[in-house]
Amino acid sequence: ILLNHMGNEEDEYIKEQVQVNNPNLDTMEEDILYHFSLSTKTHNLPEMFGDIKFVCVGGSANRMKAFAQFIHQELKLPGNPGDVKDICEGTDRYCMYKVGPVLSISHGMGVPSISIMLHELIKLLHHAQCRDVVLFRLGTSGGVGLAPGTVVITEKAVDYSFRPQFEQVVLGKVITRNTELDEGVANELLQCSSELQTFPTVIGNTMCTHDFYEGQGRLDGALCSFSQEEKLEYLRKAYEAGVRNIEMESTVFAAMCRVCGLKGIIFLTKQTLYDGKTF
Ligand code: R2B
Repeated sequence: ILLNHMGNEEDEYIKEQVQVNNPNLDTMEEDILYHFSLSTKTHNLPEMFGDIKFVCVGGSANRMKAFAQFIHQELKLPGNPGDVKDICEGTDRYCMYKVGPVLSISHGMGVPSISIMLHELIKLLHHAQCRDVVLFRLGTSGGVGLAPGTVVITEKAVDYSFRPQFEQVVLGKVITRNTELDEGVANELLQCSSELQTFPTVIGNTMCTHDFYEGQGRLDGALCSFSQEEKLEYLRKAYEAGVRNIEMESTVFAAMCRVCGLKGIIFLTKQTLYDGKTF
C-alpha cells in the first residue's frame, strides 16, 4: 500500500494538511518536543521531515527499528538497512527512524504513553509542513473468537462499553471524541491482504482497555475479582458488539487522527487466545 500511494498526487487520500488545534502554538517562540528530544529552534523540522507521507507507530522500540529496516529493503533505498539511525537518541522515551517518506516510531504501552507521543508527532508534522500524511498503528493484540495469527484491521476503536468514543479529562471535565477510522484505507488494506494470501485478515472493532490484566478480563493478573463465567460472558457481549480484538491504545489514536485531519489505520496481529481456556 505504501508503494502504491507514493508520489501519486491525484490520490484521493492526498488532500489534507496536518492540523493542530491550539492557537497558543502560533505565538510560541520555541516549541520543544520534549519526549522526542527535538525542538523548532534546534532542529530544522521542514528539512528533516517535510517529505513524510506515512507514519507507522507500534509499541516496542526494537520492533519499530526492525520495521524501519524492513521498509528500507522494501523501498530499495540506497545504503545499508542496518545503519538506520534513531532520530530520538537524545531520549529513551521513544525511538524514531526515517526511511524515505516513512517514519517509524515506538509509542510504549497504553493510552497515556501513545497520547504523549501523538501530541508531539502531530506538532512535528505540522511544524515540518507535511501534507497528505497517513498514520498506521501496527502491533499486537488479543483476538476475540479468531484463529491464531489472524490480522485485524480496525473499523472502529471502541471503549470498555463497546462505544466508538474516547473520553479525555480536560480541566476536570470529560470531553468525548469520536473514534471511527478511515474506511477507504481499511478496505484497501483488506484487499491487499486477500491478494497476498499470506495471513488471514478481517475487519472488525478493536476494544481499547486501560489495563492488560483485569481490564481485559484476564485470569492471570495479581488481582482477579471475577469468575471464568463472568469473563466469558463479557467477551461474548464484546464479540456480539463486533469486537474482534483487544489492546490498549486504539481509541486515543483514532480520536487524535480524526481531530487533526490525519487518515488513521490500525492493523494488529492477534497473539493471545481469548477463548476462556488460555487466559
Ligand atoms: C498490546 O500489547 C501491549 C500489552 O502487552 C499493549 O501495548 C497492547 O496494546
